Amino acid sequence: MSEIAITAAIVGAEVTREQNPHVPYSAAELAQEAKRCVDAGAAIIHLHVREADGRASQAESLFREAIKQIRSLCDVVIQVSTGGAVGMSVRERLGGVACDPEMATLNCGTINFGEEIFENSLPQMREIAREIQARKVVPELELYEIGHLDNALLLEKEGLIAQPLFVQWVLGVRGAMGARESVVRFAVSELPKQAHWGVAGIGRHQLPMAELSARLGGHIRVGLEDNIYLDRGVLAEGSAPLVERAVSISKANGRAPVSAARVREWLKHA
Ligand code: KMH
Ligand code: ZN
Repeated sequence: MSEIAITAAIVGAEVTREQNPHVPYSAAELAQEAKRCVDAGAAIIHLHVREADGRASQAESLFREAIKQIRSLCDVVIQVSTGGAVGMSVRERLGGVACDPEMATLNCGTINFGEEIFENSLPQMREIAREIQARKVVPELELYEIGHLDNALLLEKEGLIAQPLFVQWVLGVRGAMGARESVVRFAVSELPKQAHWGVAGIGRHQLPMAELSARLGGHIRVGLEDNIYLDRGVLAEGSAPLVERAVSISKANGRAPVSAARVREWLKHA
């Protein structure tokens, strides 16, 4: 069986408790949900934080507390978001990078994001990449369009990120690249040979994209940030049931989910 890493995106910046009552907000809730996901088979937690009332935040103090509590409950690779929520400044978005995570996202281009615009100009990308590099954190490249790979390769040429790349194809955002097998096959064919890659399918595309990624040799990201349903019309009771599904999908495709320790070995080469 070949190895596969399962990432749990447990909260995000957009999903609310009105949409799914199992969305964790506080540090204690994030830590409990992270542990459930790790027990189910996740190796990486993709982390956002929230104010007590659920508002999206990128505050360093909230990240610090959430990371402390997650680490006290389970062994997992922490990947902080630098995307935050649409409209946040780059400075604000960097709150989590200061909290000693192992990974941080680097969004590699501007897209339409539903009815809004998620801004990631090259100067903004460089500023985020510089901070990630200065903190010796490994970037996880979030690519929503095929040209975002060219942006990432430009940053690599400029010495702001290093090979092997850790790539997340984020597919099915309304306004960006669609979640289709033909898209994934093409996108993956364009990657440098040694890149680690996975697919995060948005909404109803999450589990089909997980299956496709497992089948084609990629990693998997699931969780409430991207999708609130376990089955059509059935809300997921947190992200852990989605991780359980990702584990079954992986095994059915001859893939063995790895631990955080194994992901850390891969990160050493980045
Ligand atoms: N909330 C989205 C606008 C990331 O975590 O880096 C961006 C996002 C990506 O979630
Ligand atoms: Zn995110």
